[in-house]
Amino acid sequence: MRINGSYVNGFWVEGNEHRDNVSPSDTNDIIGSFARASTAVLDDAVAAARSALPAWSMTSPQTRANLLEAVAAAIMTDAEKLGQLLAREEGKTLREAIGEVTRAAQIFRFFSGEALRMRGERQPSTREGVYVNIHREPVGVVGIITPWNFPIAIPAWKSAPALAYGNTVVMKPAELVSASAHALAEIIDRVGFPPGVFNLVTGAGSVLGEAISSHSGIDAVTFTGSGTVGKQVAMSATARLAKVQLEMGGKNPLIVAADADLDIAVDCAIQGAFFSTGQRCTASSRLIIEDAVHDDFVERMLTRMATLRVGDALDADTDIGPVVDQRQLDTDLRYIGIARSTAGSVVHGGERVERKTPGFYLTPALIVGARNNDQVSREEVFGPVASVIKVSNYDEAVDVANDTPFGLVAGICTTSLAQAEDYQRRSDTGMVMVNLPTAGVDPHVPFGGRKSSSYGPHEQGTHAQEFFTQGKTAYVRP
Ligand code: UN1
Repeated sequence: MRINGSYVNGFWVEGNEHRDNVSPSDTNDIIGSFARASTAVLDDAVAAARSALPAWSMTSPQTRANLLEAVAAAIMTDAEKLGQLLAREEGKTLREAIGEVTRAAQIFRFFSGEALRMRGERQPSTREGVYVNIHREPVGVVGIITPWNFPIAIPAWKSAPALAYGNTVVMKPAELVSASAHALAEIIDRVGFPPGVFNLVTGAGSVLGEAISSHSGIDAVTFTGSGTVGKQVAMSATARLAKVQLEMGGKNPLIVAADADLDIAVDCAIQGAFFSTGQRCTASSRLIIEDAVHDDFVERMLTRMATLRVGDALDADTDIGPVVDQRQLDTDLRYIGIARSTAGSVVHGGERVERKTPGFYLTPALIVGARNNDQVSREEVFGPVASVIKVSNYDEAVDVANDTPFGLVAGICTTSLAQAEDYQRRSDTGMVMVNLPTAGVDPHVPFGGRKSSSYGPHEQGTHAQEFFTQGKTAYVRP
């Protein structure tokens, strides 16, 4: 079998160790064999990024814009093929996967424009005859560590701004989804970026993650993944005073107020909790329902859940694809077991099921009668598992929603404008959704959370500049 290598200084590097990736829909389906890079390969990638930096950071923004636009166009040309690969590799449905690929293209397109909007400021000094220029410059070599749940969108939303603002990149994707990252690297290679500007290093997070975070040749590290690993990344990066940006977990609340349109509320809950197999840091895992509509809401949820088809990611009839791997499936089942014995009752799903091919199929689980301090309501499961928590009124709903270590996103379904406005103020999260699912964000506006969900500047939109550039204030007496 062909070995898909790391991409270092414009060359594909196979290395000595490899890993076969399998499809979670069919564990007999081998997607490909991918290099497990050593730290020596990482060192080469960092050296390549460092030597490419001076020239790349001085390119005209039009050059960078053109290259990013070419990436966007190439992604769109291959959208169907990339979507197939992504669905096969990660297990989200083909519809979701093509949606994600399209989003990756939109992100490259947005940052293509941003390259041209990188502007500074000029002000008179307080001193006569002196003026001040405030410049924005690239931070340098950026280390990018990405998770398995968005195999192309998150690599896009970290690498596109990095490249647009004149940084060079060393990216390490989650090993479970090396193929999608590899496909993106092939596109970047094909459109003609100078060698060393973008480097891809595939392999084990346990080896490369720490090596990137602590590498003296990397100026800034951006990470999306678990809280535990995120903390290690931050410790290693801040120990050497490197800039760091972390996106971690969520235990996102969706409040359904007594006056909500229940059709909308059920739609938001189903999409937010169970689509993409619940494997999103933005998933709605706590459904906080006012007493007055609780029973009606649960009944409608059960009716909808009975229609959801769990199956092969590539099957057009599938609503919910498999869990990504055995390890995540074990975690999901462990939490469902804990819920069954300690937290209300699992009124639907939570069962491992068989399909035509061997895969990690799990029916979405709804837990009714859960309390906010149950383990399953406090810890991130990262699977199709949601707790329904009953509250007596709106104020209690807000308190319960905020009573969590996390603070990524929160949703509310209400027909009251006053309540929707009030909740935007009182929610202790980085993002709020009104009559919309908590998951599913736009590519051109800031993304990020608070508390243990996020650390450092927010991602995406024009705000991405905060992390991917650094300021310089120049005083000039001509
Ligand atoms: C979305 O909900 O559209 O890892 C995006 C995650 C997030 C991205 C969510 N960083 O789930």
